Amino acid sequence: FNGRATQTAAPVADTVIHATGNPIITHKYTADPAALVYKDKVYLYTGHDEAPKNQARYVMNDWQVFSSPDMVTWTEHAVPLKVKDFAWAKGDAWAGQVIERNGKFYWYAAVEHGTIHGKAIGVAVADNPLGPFKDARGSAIITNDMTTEAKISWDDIDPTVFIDDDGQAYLMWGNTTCHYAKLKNNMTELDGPMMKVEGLPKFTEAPWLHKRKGWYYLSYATEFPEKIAYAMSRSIKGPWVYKGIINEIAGNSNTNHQAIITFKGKDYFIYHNGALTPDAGSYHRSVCIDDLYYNADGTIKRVIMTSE
Ligand code: FUB
Repeated sequence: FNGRATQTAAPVADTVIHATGNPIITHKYTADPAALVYKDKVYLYTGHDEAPKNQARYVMNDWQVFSSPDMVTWTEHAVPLKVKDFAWAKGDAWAGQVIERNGKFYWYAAVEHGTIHGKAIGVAVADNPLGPFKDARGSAIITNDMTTEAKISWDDIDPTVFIDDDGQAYLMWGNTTCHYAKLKNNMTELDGPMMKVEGLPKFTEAPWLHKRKGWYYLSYATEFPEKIAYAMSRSIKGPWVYKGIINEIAGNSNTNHQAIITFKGKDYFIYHNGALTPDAGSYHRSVCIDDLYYNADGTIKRVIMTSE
């Protein structure tokens, strides 16, 4: 993959970035990538690391969106969603994912809840993939008091959303324990109970669901510092069979976080690492993209970060 961004000046909205190496975005720190293939473009949604230099904490107040017709030329658009767009939230624009249904775009994202202790998951909606996105419910769809474990305040994070071939939508999320639930057709309410995903060794966080040739794939961040591992199943309900590591620890970032897409006949692994100077690290992360390859039996070849 070729991706180094040659642009260095701080961009305004709708600025074009010619990426020729990894990381693909070099004028700001981006994290937690989620990608949506819609019509003839890829929409890349990312978090935004803004911690002051040398501060070991997440400062994340908004999300970013970039679009590309070819995975090399990226257009940066206006900020599509901010924590403040969820009136019930008080901070932390953590990871999420956008999906299209019936011409509307739904963004599931984790934030810190303003009144219920811990992280919560909100849903925002827009008429097009660039937004602006608005809170779709006026309340969180998942809160920390809904899951029985609740041993940590951040166990209800990192939503991934998936619509199966029969039209049933699923939300999956978690830290330490991975949960999933059906979504109603309106995409803004759960449809039935929350269930636990079993069979994922050393699940940390960052689940991502995709399907290929009759196999369901559940990739996720494992251990800490994190690597990206994956499991495969013939059913979204499992049993999931662990298949190994896709991507090793992401340089000097404790976290890694992936999206897997197919676009114009090629497969891509999109992730973050701590490779962008001068402040690179766990709280100043950067999105990277590499080609993804499958073996004949459907298993995934390991992804080694490329610089070009
Ligand atoms: O960016 C904040 C959190 O760090 C995300 O929600 C996790 O996946 C990890 O990347």
